[in-house]
Amino acid sequence: MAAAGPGPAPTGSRLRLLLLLPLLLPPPPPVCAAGKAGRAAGSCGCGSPRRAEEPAAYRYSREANAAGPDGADGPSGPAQLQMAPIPAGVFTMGTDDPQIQQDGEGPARRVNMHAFYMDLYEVSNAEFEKFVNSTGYVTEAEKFGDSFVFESMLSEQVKTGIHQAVAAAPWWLPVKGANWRHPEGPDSTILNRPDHPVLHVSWNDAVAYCTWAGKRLPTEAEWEYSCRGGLENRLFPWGNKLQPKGQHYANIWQGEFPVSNTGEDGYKGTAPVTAFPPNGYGLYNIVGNAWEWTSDWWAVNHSTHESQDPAGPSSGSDRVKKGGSYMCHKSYCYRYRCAARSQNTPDSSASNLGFRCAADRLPESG
Ligand SMILES: *[C@@H]1O[C@H](CO)[C@@H](O)[C@H](O)[C@H]1NC(C)=O
Ligand SMILES: *[C@@H]1O[C@H](CO)[C@@H](O)[C@H](O)[C@H]1NC(C)=O
Ligand SMILES: [Ca+2]
Ligand SMILES: [Ca+2]
Repeated sequence: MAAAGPGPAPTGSRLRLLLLLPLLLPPPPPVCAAGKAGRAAGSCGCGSPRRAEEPAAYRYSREANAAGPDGADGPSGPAQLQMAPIPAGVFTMGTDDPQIQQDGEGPARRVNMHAFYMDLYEVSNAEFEKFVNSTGYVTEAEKFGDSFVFESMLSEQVKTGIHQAVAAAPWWLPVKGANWRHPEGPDSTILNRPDHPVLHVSWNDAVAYCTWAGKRLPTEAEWEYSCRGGLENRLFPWGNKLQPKGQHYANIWQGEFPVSNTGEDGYKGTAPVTAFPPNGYGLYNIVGNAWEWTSDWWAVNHSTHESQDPAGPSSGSDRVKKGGSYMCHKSYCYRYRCAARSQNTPDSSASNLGFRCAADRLPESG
């Protein structure tokens, strides 16, 4: 550290002081939470690590409509059947009872919304493949040559080739050749899961897809309004109880994170985008399964004033993602709530991060 700086070589006593310094200083911030004030370790957990600005030592600290597999109302059906009309209205965004203070979940504020449309499902692998087939689009993970994968999803063979991890969240490994077609690295495939959410898509990739589809990313307000499904001040899209009548309503983590994943809800990894009951607006997996990008820049200070169609800060370095993923557990990442939020740099990608699109009007069928 300082010893490497300019100036004369440290004397004996200065050297000793320098050597002691690391013990006196607070531990460095977790690399996957780099740069953002007030971000705690929890953000690294079931959130996704980020891509760094520089491809060097910190390279690997860079953070990173669907339905029945075949029905016309499925993920590959006509676009207008894949979106739900979300009515105009007013709702309470955020909460005065934040569970993760540093994420800026509060304060609760009244927000007026125009009517819009929201994808019923997370964008699936098959939908994304249509986009790539028709445009030749290359995702950022493919350009970078790697992406972050949750360790327990990897084969032993892939794992043995990796010697770097995210210090604060060692279960995230940078995997060469991991991308949307190969979610767990080169020896994995999406052929057996066309109806699962596409993963390893950056914010920039998500914007490209939505634009191609004649849609756009939802604002955070649109996403959260949609998540609440017409209910006021509830934790989850379906109410306050995580498992009404013992039923699972979302794909999250059961067991002790990250060592034991029982898959009690039916899925250890992602689930089909059509799995689990929809919310009051007919939206599936709006919490859990894959995190979902929104169009807003990230900030944690929100005005308490009532607003109309807020679109977030005008600039920033990270984008907001919502909903949590199959990796979220209450003990570590209680973010499968409508008010919960997290962030990543726009070029980040990981094996638990996807998206869905919104639109002001239904796109042409195509
Ligand atoms: C994309 O193109 C490939 C090769 O032509 C084809 O096999 C595949 O079915 C296409 N995928 C979709 C979703 O249309
Ligand atoms: C949040 O903080 C930033 C930086 O201090 C400031 O520019 C911005 O106006 C604040 N936003 C609100 C809504 O208070
Ligand atoms: Ca699960
Ligand atoms: Ca989701």
